[in-house]
Amino acid sequence: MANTSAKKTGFETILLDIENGIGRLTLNRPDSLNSIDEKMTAEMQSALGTLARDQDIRCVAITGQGRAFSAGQDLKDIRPGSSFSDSLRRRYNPMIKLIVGMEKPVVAAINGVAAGAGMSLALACDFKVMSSGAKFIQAFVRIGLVPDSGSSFFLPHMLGYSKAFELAALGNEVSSEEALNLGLVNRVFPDERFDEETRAILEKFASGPTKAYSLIKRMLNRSFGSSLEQSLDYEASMQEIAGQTADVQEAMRAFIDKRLPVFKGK
Ligand code: T3D
Repeated sequence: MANTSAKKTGFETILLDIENGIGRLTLNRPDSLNSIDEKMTAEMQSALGTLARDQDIRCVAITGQGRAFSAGQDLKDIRPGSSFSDSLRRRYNPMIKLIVGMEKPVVAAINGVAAGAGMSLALACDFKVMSSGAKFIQAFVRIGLVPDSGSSFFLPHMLGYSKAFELAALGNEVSSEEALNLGLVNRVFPDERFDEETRAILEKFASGPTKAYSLIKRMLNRSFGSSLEQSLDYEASMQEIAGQTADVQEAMRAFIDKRLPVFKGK
């Protein structure tokens, strides 16, 4: 892959770096643990749209600046009497849908605490890597709110009802070790190796069969509302699409030549 690097400026609350097929979006309000205000949701939506459209970007990472991933909604940015429903529909829900609908892998690089909607944001990603000192908190209930930004969907699907209820209703801290044991995250790395190990994972996704990844996302998400019959049928359609890609042709040739395939994401 060509060695390319770019930094998109013009954002105040996030950083967007694009390098070697990897788009890295960093929540950048470290003084308030990357809590999410109006501006950040608008900028996130804009940046996620850019990352989705750019075909040269084959993997996206979301992470936080400083010691936190994100402490969720900025509690100092909620106007008295404002509508929570409006805030979620207008600001958070589009962000979550952009991540789930992104036709490439989205990796949450959970560098520190992820609380409330910050935890939901991490759970929406396809692959989650966590620093050993990081933790999850379903903080909503601590202030009398209910899970939002997808947590009420992701948690029971990932954990089953009982554990999902426990996390959502007690709002206790979930350590990185427990998160790994529960299957909430895919990998935990010691804090000092977190950046390097995360980079290796991003590079793997950025040099993989991008179309297959996007179809896998679609299939797994659709399976939640499907019967076996419907899933079998959908697999046949999706395999037809995957089978027509240049990456599959390359992998077949590579197998015969006894070499590793070079995927171009086409
Ligand atoms: O309208 C809508 O859309 C509603 C949507 C709601 C979705 C939600 O996300 S609701 C849940 C919101 N999040 C929380 O309730 C978490 C609040 N934060 C905490 O409980 C703690 O900060 C943490 C457990 C995450 C970390 O604790 P700790 O001790 O490591 O740090 P700290 O000292 O509490 O925080 C450091 C600073 O960040 C501090 O500022 P200061 O005093 O140094 O000026 C603190 O106020 C600020 N901060 C942390 N979280 C938030 C925040 N500021 C605004 N909003 C926050 N969520």
